[in-house]
Amino acid sequence: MNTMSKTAQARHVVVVGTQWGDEGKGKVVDWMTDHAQGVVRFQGGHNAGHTLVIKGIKTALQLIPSGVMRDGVVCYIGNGVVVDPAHLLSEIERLEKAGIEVRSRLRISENCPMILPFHVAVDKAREALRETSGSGKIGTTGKGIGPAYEDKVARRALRLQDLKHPERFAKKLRELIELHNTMLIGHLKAEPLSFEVIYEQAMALAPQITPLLADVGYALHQAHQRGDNLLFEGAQGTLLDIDHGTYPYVTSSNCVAGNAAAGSGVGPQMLHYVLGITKAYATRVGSGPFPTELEWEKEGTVGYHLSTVGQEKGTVTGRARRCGWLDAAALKRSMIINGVTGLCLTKLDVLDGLAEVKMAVGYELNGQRLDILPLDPDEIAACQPIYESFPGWTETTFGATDWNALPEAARNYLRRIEEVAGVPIAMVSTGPDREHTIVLQ
Ligand code: 2SA
Ligand code: MG
Repeated sequence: MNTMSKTAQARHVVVVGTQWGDEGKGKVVDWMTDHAQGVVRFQGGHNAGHTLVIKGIKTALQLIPSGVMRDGVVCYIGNGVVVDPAHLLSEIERLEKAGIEVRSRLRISENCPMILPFHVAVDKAREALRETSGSGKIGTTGKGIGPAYEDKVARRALRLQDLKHPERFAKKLRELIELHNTMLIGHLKAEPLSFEVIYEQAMALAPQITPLLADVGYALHQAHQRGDNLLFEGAQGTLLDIDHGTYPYVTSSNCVAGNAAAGSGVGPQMLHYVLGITKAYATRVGSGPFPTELEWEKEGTVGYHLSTVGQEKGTVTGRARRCGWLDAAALKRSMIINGVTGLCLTKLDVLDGLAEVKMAVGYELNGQRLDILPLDPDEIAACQPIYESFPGWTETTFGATDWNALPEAARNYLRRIEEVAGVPIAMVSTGPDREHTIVLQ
């Protein structure tokens, strides 16, 4: 089992979220590592929450690639990832306590920019200021992701390699902390942070981190040459991408497939197959436009069904996710940006028992019909979805492993998604466990 003919030939597969994250990428990556020797994270940080269920036991990963749950699979953290050293070690320790060997299989790019305590402080203080000033929160995870990427782009970031050079680290830290403290005290009206505390903390962690550092781009090149199959594991989703998402309500990295190359240090010819993960309905955690959002807090509504049956709560923050119908017109844009080869539909079973299922196939905006998500955030917010309606199904699809075992109504719904997206469905996930998977091609 567990081979998709196309992806099996295509040795390296990029797995990306096609919506606003939480499509179920972690489960799919874990399942696919059956025929991969390496899994690579290439963007984001510990804002990601990838939930895996193996033999009924749930594990939530944030920074460590989902390949860690299979013995022998090498886990790579590429240069495009922002790393909080304290979080990294706590995640490693948590996994090791559960009996999973991590350190010997982890290679982290020494070029990764670091997330340090002042990034977290700035992230949180800015969100608080946005709220009180009335400009509206982004709804970040509060992990310091945005401020850490800002320092990277401004060419002043501390990188993991700096941990090997205490004097260089101290010099760069002194400059950086001064800048952040000025912002914290002056603009954000928050408490400044102490150089000594951050320096001592980082130096105390350094001996555990430096042995994990590697030249990841070169290591991936060597893995390729020895015939390893690689999986590039995206975090968040296309509509949260810093360039292509619903800006400014986005994360601060490129979540799209193209960044799998730049964010890990390999060339684009290494990306053979792009698997787009799509949830059978839509969710979004945090602020920002969401044309197909339903009322989801009121008991008895369809939105409430999606929220509760789908257990739609943030893995990292515990925030309730907003819920709505699948937006196939947004999906269409996602297919183009990522160059998706095949789709993997997830959480189909959450729709079981609904009398009617709907999907947006376009929008009405200022009296005009659009068949693809527009680019301007105000236009997205003003879009009225044009829905197609499908009869629901009463049978359970939970745990199905065969396409023909799905109710006809469910198959019709899936076929229509393929049609609107213009991309074939390669896999359907019918439950959280590895085994709950249908392979189509
Ligand atoms: P940030 O913290 O700067 O990346 O936040 C910016 C926006 O990106 C969204 N974002 C996410 N959306 C969905 N899932 C994410 N991971 C966690 C999960 C989130 C959680 O798997 O559930 O636990 O809340 C994730 N990470 C970032 C975020 O909501 C902002 O809209
Ligand atoms: Mg998640």
